[in-house]
Amino acid sequence: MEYKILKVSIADRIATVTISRPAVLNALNTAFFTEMKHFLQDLEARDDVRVLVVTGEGKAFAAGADIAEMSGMTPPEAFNFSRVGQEVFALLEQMRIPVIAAVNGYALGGGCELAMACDFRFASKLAKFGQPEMNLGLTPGYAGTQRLSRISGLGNALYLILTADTITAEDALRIGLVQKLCEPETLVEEVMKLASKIASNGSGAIPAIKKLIREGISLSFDEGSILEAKAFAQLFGEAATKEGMKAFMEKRKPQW
Ligand code: CO8
Repeated sequence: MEYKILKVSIADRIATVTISRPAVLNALNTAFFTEMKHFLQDLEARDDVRVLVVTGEGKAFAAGADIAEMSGMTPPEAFNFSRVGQEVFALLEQMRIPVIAAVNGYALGGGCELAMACDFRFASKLAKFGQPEMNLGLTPGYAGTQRLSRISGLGNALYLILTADTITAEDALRIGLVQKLCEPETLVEEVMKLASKIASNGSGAIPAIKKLIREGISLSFDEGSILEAKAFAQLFGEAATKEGMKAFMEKRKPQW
């Protein structure tokens, strides 16, 4: 598929996807979701990529769903638009490889929801976050009501969504929505440093950890612990795990 909205690059086992509609602050439209779904399914089938970075071109990460496209929708069309977005963000969240959001600017509404569907968020100090749907008479529609409370807690989710306030990257860091703040000019470098660190570990522990934490949050503590023990045990059958422990005993770096 030829991408018109996404810019994709793959190097050193790290894939980067950049949303590129800077004239409308990377507003998320149907074409974006079609391309993103195709890109993610394609990437999931590859075994030469170990980390995905998601970012935006220009002064926004993404300023939300495309309001121009959304404004004329009937309720059934809006339901469909919401479900398509939720499905694509679920695909992103469930990728076997870790996904890092490099939040370069505005992450509002659907843009904040996109960042939340990634595993970690590094942000430029100039980035802004928020769920301003209330200002349009709407609720979030790409599972923001579900993810924000899981990431930042109930009070912060209710506060941000009910006030529609836009918050600074520093406040986003304070409520755990962001893991690290970077100078705007070093954001890409810092994200790539983290991505390279993760990509250098070729063991099956990475997808296992991601699955355990992501699925475990909806399970009881005991159910999650049983899953953990099973995944832990399964890794003992893998060559990469044997190499990891052997390398430690031999006081050298593992060869992955
Ligand atoms: N959709 C469409 N176009 C947009 C959007 C958007 N979300 N955001 C910005 N644009 C366009 C503007 O219309 C403008 O276009 P033009 O130059 O043709 O007038 C261009 O981008 C530049 O924007 P501004 O001139 O407004 O730039 P500023 O720097 O002055 O302001 C802001 C930046 C503060 C980010 C401002 O653009 C803004 O408030 N944008 C809207 C933010 C917003 O409300 N986002 C939430 C959208 S709703 C949503 O995401 C719901 C998700 C679930 C959907 C479920 C489906 C049913």
